[in-house]
Amino acid sequence: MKPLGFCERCGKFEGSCKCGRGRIVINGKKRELVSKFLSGLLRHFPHSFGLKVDEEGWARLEDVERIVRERHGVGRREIELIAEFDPKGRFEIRDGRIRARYGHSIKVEVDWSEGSDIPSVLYHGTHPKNVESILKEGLRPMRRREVHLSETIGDAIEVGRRYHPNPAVLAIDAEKMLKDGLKVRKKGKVYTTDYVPPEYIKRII
Ligand code: HQG
Repeated sequence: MKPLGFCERCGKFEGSCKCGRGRIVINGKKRELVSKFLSGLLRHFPHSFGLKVDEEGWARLEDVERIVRERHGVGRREIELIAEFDPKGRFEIRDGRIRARYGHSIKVEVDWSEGSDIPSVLYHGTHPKNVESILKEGLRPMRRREVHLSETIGDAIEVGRRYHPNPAVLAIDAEKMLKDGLKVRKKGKVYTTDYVPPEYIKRII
């Protein structure tokens, strides 16, 4: 990941600032490490750190800051930059609180959406060996609260590469899902749903 920084003239920036006088606040390697830790903390293991997360996934920023400072030696400014520049919109900060937008395994209320403008086709990248069972039983959230879908084939391939260098890509008929009364939600750059029955799924790659 690129570094994040702050410049008196250009403001917050990713990579390098326009005038060249900006200061790096967090380097790329550390950014990735802290971002992964924040994802884990807010999605999967708040209890391991005694962090209170409410039913909508929110935690107090000062509590998260304390935990992150103790473990990684960085504070509020770094967390805010990481959230603001996250390429997938993984985090949301509002009114002194922070939450993960998606990806939870802990029990949180996931039935909210950042818009009703849902693309007619969405994509899902996965390990090729999963395809047979997905086409038979549908896409399930498995260990998470929701099924995660991508807006582009490229993004789906990137998700699938976490499992296999040549992942399978499935096209999901989101338009028909909505027409049939199934919910599809927008969370940052990602789209989510509870479950995709096989009839809406077609393998394209
Ligand atoms: C598979 C990351 C067999 C499913 C990513 C997937 C994403 C089935 C795996 C986000 C199945 C679950 C979520 C069935 C589902 N039979 N396999 N019936 N139904 N599966 O990690 O979508 O970087 O929970 O295909 O980029 O891979 O962390 O879901 O392979 O946006 O922000 O079961 O997490 O985002 O795996 O990833 P996951 P995912 P972050």
